[in-house]
Amino acid sequence: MKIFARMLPLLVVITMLGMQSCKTEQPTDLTKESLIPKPVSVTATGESFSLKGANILVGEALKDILGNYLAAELSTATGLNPAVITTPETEPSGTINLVVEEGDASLGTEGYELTITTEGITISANQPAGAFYGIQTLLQLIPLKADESGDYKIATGTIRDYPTWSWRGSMLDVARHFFSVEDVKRYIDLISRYKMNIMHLHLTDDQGWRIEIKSWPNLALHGGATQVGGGKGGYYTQEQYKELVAYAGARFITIIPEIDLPSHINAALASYGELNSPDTKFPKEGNYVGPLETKGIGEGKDKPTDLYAGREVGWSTLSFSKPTTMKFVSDVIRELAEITPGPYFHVGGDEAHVTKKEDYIEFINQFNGIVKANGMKMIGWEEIAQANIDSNAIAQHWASEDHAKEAAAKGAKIIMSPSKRVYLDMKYDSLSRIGYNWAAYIEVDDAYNWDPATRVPGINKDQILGVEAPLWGETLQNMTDIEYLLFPRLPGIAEIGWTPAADRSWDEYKVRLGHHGPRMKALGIDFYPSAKVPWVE
Ligand code: TNX
Repeated sequence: MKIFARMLPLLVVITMLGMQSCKTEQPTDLTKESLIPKPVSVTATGESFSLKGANILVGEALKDILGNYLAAELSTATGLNPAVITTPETEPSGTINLVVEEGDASLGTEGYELTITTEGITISANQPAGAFYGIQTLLQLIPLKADESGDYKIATGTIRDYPTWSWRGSMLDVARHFFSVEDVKRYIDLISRYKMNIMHLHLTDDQGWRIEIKSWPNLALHGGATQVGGGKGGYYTQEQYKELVAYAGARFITIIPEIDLPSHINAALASYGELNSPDTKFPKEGNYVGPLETKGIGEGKDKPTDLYAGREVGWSTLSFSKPTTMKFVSDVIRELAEITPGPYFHVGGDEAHVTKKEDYIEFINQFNGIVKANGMKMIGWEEIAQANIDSNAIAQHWASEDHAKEAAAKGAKIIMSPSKRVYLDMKYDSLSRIGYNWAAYIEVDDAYNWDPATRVPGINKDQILGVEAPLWGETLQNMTDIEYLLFPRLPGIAEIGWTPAADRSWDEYKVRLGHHGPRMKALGIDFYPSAKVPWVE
């Protein structure tokens, strides 16, 4: 009892300290906020804006895509329900004003200015995309928890911001394992939070054809029926694809459809035997799905191959000289072009190990013509440098600097996807539970510490469009697997795409990333808690 009495004052102090630390701090210094990607410039004015009772003012035309989007996000994040209004109120109380009109040219088409005062918030941009990115910044400034009065305070000041690169993307391979429309939407949603603007869908490969083509129905019906490991597979109807395009479009993300040609094509060869070439070398070791007696056969003339559920690459090829092959390619490109508003069509072109070189070159030349005739621009993996490409094509660099340099020398623009840095299907280290390591182990700092402009000596900044992080699907089964490999590397790659290289450093970035741990958790992201990052609890 005596001891207790003596300790009482101490207990009181401890309890008070505890209460003190439970109090949420009021953010007043905008420059201290952990934003990813890091903005171009931030100035603080030392006070705070109160979100409680705020409403959103936006022009009628952008009410849905910007106003309602922001309102829904604020409501999910805070439980507050801001009204969305299109005419200013006479006595505005804490208005978040979204202003899209041509003004400050230095912000470009994707930049924005975010001004926060004690009275209100203004996001202004030349184009809706810029305002959307301003909204993403604002969302990252909202505290994860309410203060004692149920309010959310935001530090005041001004952020002026615009991207370094126009191409900031990620690719998901839905061919090796199929992912549902809901999964792809979540993927799109997550990358949009880091201001990425490109979603590349690898729609076809040896193991599966994932998009309905009405004039060649077996492609999806038969060619989509399995996946790596022999599971059920699946495909998107054209209606579902349109739904994905619209969902991405509402987040200012362009969908890039990829039909991988002339190799990585077994799913089509299994569906239509007339497309098959005698050069196809169905792997003798592997995981076949089909009548056992034909195990991997179909190497004969015009015979459909078996479906394939293994992981070998580069062994299948379209038949070169047949008119039906080019009819197939034209039909597929035409049908997909009709439902793809974006200007790009990806024809793959990688790892055509069994396609004769002269056939390969002619194939790519012809694909280029077909894509152009459909009013689109051809993208291919860097191997397309071997064909007669020019400034009408885009090459995606992944492994060979020589191919990338050749493509640039021919006038093609380059997308940087160096496999040693941004192949997100690579393991973090030898303990990673899924992933490959043929290119490298890629820890979070490896994925961050590089610059597209200097990556390939001899390719200049003005020849580069930007950066894209592919996620190949051989080792992925579900959304948890996707998130484990994407996060936390993807936010760093988004920052490479957005923030000037001179303003980036791993030592400073890792602290901001550490502060995003709780934010990623709040979004339900199942990220890899890399020991390289000082995570905040
Ligand atoms: C290489 S990169 C591939 C893909 C595989 C990937 C696995 C490229 C253009 N082709 O077919 O899925 O490696 O990491």
